[in-house]
Amino acid sequence: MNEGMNVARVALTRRETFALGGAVGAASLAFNAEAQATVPPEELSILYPFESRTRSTRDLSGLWRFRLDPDDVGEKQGWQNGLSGWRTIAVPASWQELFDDARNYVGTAWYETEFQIDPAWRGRALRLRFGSVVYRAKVWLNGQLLGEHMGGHLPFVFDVEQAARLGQANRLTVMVENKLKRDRVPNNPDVPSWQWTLEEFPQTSYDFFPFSGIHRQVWLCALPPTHISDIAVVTTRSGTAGVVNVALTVSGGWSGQARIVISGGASQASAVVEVRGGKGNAILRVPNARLWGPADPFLYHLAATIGTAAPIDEYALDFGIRTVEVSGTRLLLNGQPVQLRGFGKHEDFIIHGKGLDLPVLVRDYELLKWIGANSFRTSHYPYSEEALMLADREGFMVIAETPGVSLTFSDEPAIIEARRLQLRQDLVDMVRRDRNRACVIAWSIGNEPLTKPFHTTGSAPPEAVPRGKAFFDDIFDHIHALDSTRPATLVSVQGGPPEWLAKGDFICTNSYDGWYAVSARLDDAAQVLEREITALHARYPDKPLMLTEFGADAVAGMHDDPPAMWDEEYQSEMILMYLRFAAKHDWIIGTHPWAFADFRTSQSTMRVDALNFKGVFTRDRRPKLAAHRLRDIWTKGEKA
Ligand code: BDP
Repeated sequence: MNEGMNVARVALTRRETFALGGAVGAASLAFNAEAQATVPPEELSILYPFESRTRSTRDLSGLWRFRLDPDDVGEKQGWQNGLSGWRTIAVPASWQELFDDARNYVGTAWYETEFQIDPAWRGRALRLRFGSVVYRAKVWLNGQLLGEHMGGHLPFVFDVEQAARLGQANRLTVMVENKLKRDRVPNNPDVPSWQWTLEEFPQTSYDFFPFSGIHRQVWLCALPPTHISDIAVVTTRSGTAGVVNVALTVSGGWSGQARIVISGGASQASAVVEVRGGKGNAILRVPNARLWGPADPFLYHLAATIGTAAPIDEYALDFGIRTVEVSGTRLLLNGQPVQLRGFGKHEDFIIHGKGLDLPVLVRDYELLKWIGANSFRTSHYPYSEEALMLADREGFMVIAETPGVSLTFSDEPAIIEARRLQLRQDLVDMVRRDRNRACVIAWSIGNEPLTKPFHTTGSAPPEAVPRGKAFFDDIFDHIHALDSTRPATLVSVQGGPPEWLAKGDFICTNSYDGWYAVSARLDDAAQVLEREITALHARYPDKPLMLTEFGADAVAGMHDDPPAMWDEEYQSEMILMYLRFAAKHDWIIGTHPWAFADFRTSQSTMRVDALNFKGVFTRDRRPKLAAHRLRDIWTKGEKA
């Protein structure tokens, strides 16, 4: 048994799955009998820590203590009991662009901070909630181990009532480890079992920098001992009315009455819910509903209160009423066909790395509006909750992707099985976190899986294709069971292997004709593109197809005529070639040039300045020629 599997088994704090849609909120228990043995008695709530009159939260972000642990001696030497030899780090942030000696460091590091807890919080349910720690976290409070979590980009929560000291200083210690390993998602090479034809530093299986650290806020939350622990909102339409199905979960198997109030626009709707054994359900009708969409991203407000005379707990959120479905080769939003225009993006910025960066987020949405985009994909991992909150408000349609990027199928079955379990858990956590977001119109279970790692010699074993098929069939079944209200897809590269896409509701493919293939010859590339994509469509003629990536690197400021690779004109021409092709086929439901902005990668002969230059904006968000051309097409209706 490899180390990763052991850790995953002990560490994962939530093992319940649930279903949206047909059986709203119905809890159905987990997928792995062995794992069930470690199911904690009660699942901890990962609801976003909004405050209400019954809830308080404190953001512990700030300047923390930090120390690298390249020899993995920290735990043995008791660093969890007090960190010495530390320097100061910002939380949230990645460590790599902060310290020269950590520029390429992807091992273990320690974080420590101190905070006080208000004695008035005695008797309340105290929780520590981490938004994202990449990749593995082990957490102690006052030297007492709280637990571990495996997998980045998604929240996890610990109950700290036992370990917390009220009215005194509390020491929080987090060991963060981001080793590149084969049995993880994404899988990374930890043994040189393949002959790499392209050396990268650090050597990853994917094309973005392995930024590491505490990437989002750490919250201390005080909830009422009996509290709303989960809420699922599913919306449908009936004539001009919106039908809102709300499923509530209350901690401790509580029974009693809850009240749901929906307000906003001209209407108000309310319902009394009988909660039995911690579960309750209500269906509310909102007459003349104002439907959520890019042109009018209207959000209603939903407040749920438990207890009748005095509120025991109250939780409120904003949500949009909308439907999304695939019908034939169309994608429908509120019953109307939509074309997705936008980009694949990254959480990436100078100095911050992948640390939550609210100003950059606001700026990015401004630029998306400026250019006329209506959508984006969270390539290649779940983005922050704030990113989705803002997408809800600004009306962007989001394809939400798991961290399953560049998964390969040339390894032995036990390794692939470890990844399958991790990806299933990531989906549970992602759906639970994001299911109430109107902006999330589809799930992407992964990006560019391959039979063997990119840039390697030797051929993949013949079992790689059937292994991958079994893997993705299972993951598609899992996501469809978790949420039957949204389409699911898998993003392929140059269409293959097509059998892995079979259970997707729509087909997505990344295509680089004119760049990695048929380089420098755009006329020839246009023909190859036509051939390849129509062949993929012929394989799945009843499903819509989306071009999720296409693009060329362009170093801002480099120009030529006639256009040549790496200059702004070539990038622009290549993107327009794809748009012209897409406009000819009504089964193509969207075009997302790669990428929104230039972003950090590993160093290699492929990547000038350790950057991927396929952004239509630079890393500091200045438009290249392609951005201006896209704006003309997307906002003024000019022809590509
Ligand atoms: C695609 C990947 C994306 C890369 C892009 C590229 O999905 O992550 O950044 O290629 O090479 O294959 O620019």
